[in-house]
Amino acid sequence: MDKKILTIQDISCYGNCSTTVALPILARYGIETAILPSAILSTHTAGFKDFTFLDLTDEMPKIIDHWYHEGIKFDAIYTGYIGNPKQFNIILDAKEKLLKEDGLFIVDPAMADNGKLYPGFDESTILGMRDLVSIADYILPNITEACFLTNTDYEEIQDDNYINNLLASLYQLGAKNIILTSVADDEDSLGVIAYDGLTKTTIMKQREEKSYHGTGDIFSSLVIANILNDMPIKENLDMATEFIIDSIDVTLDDPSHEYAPKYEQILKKNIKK
Ligand code: PXL
Repeated sequence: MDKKILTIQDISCYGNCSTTVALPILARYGIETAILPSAILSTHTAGFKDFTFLDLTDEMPKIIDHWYHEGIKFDAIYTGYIGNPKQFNIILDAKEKLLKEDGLFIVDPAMADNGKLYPGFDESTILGMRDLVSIADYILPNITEACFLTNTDYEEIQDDNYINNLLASLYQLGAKNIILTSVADDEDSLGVIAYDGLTKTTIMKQREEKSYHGTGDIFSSLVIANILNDMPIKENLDMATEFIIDSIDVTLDDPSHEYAPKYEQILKKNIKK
């Protein structure tokens, strides 16, 4: 059966992240995607000044209720960047009303990176994300987000013991499957680890010379598309990390594109017909 997903995150009108990245990638892999925007911004908040921000908290329940009365249901809900802590309860309501009984609730707790919360986020964001994580089938935190979720001190380079504690703490919060990104066992490596409470699947790669904002949203969209297409986890993470590396490689020589990877160039290459 063809799959239908709802993604709940912001629209950054310029800047290659969140909804504008999720839509083309999920569509490319055959997933019909509906959007419930949490906010509309002129750009993302990393590296742009004076961005505009329209909070859509008041509109969200109306959209959910309309769909509910239409009998619309989704195979998965994928949440990302939220616009206001009041939206956590609205997201829980969307899950109750719109997710199929056996549907997947997937949370990218997009709130922090490089040891810091994104601008405008505070303790209420962390608490709300923890609530979403506690009922999630899959979560996709980076190391920083995992630290905020579990009250762990942030470390840029991590040893096995640190990672095992982090995974155990995230699992204890209630997440059934954890896909932890920005894992680094030394300065030259970067990778991801999946953990389902029993098995750890680790993919480590050579670290690229530069990191780009928005990479997490491309990665999450790819991994989620692959999950819905029943791809085994190792193959899934391999494919998604290779895609990210290729996207960064085609962006490195373009100084006008510091704000995000040019992932479209890789999506284009992937399409055979
Ligand atoms: O990539 C996550 C993200 C999404 N949306 C907005 C952001 C960010 C990260 O900074 O600013 C608006």
